Amino acid sequence: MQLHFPALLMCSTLLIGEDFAEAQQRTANYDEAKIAAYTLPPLLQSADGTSIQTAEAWSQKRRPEVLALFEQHVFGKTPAPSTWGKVVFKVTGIQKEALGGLATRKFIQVTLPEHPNWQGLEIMLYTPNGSGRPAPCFVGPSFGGNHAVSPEPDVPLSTRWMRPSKDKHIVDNRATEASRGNESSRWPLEMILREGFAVATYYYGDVEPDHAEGWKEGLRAALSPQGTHTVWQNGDWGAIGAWAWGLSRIADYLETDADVDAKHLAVIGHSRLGKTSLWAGAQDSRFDVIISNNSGEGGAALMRRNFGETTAIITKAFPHWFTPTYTTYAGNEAACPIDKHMLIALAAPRPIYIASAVEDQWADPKGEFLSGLHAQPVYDLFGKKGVGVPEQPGIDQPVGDTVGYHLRTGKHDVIDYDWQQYLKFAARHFGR
Ligand code: GTR
Repeated sequence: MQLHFPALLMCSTLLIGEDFAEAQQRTANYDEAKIAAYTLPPLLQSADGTSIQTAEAWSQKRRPEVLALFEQHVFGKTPAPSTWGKVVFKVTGIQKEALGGLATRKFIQVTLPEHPNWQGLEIMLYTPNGSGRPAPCFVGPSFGGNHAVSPEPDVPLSTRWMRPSKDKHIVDNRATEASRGNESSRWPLEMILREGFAVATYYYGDVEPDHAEGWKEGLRAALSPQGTHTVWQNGDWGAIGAWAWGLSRIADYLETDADVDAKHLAVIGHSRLGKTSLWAGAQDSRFDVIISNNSGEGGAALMRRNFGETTAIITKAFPHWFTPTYTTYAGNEAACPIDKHMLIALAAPRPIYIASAVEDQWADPKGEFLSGLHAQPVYDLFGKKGVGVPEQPGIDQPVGDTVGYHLRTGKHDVIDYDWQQYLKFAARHFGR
């Protein structure tokens, strides 16, 4: 027995990423009774002790502090525009009769001429045909690339690094013909376009491959002072920050495209990309609706609730997603000066939608709801109603005014039911 012990220890230290997270899912706490009492950090008290009582004081004084806390302790600071310099958008393809004539499809290559080490990202944009006016647009990253989002066979296959998939269509970390349309159930393009909305998406791995060493091939290394940053300091941005940066560059492009109403953009993401959409929305006010689908730990879920995935698990499995400081709160959440109700509050007074799934206990659906609920004091300052209910609603009972929430039947995923709620929510807030 003694001989096996060191071998086992070695295995457990080697196990990181998805495998580690999956192994933890079985042993995590799923018992409400075992959650220790916690106190959330104050939302409406600024660092100098001033109590924040007006929308103006929130916007001028407290909001910048909260944003800076997320930079320092969770996601790291996005470099200033002078760091990346000029951004070039090149339309590389237009198909005016896409999806059987329902839409126009464009591809736009985004590059940074001052940072040629970074290979750039490719936007795929669908705009509805025949409406005669610019379309409001959903903007979100994909896990599998444009060819996986679209059901159309002429979409170029991404040649970038990809995470292995359970159904084996990724071979040697590259997409194959079998990868086509693989993510299309999460992007019901026809349903969205028929409602008069456009969709803009990009493959998150274009900005940085999603593994612990992925930054070496991605934007973060390209923009670092040495062009090959090796030691990440506390407060430096992580991969989530870089993926969120990609979403803001899409917003830059959309502002130049006459087919899109860039005053009405909804940023959306699922799971790790839901964490990304929350952070993109917090930093970029051009996203006037923010949607987090099953974003869980590191996203909408309160970090102080020990339920499902924890800070310790996520920072061990995916250290590259965050700034190094975040790891120091593993098992020590009470010391962290933020919790996720503050991330939701950064959206205010803009509308935000938080979605959970009942079989996604790993993401702590109740903790996701509570963040929305506890953001209410900031929405109050703006005279806005948030989730509008004091308790998490039952299954398939969407609630909320400016802060939408639902707990739907089913597992960790994005399904038509989710989109039906997002379309209604966005249409209501965009006045359509
Ligand atoms: C899991 C991770 C979650 C979530 C998810 C995903 O392994 O623990 O926080 O981000 O991955 O993105 O699919």
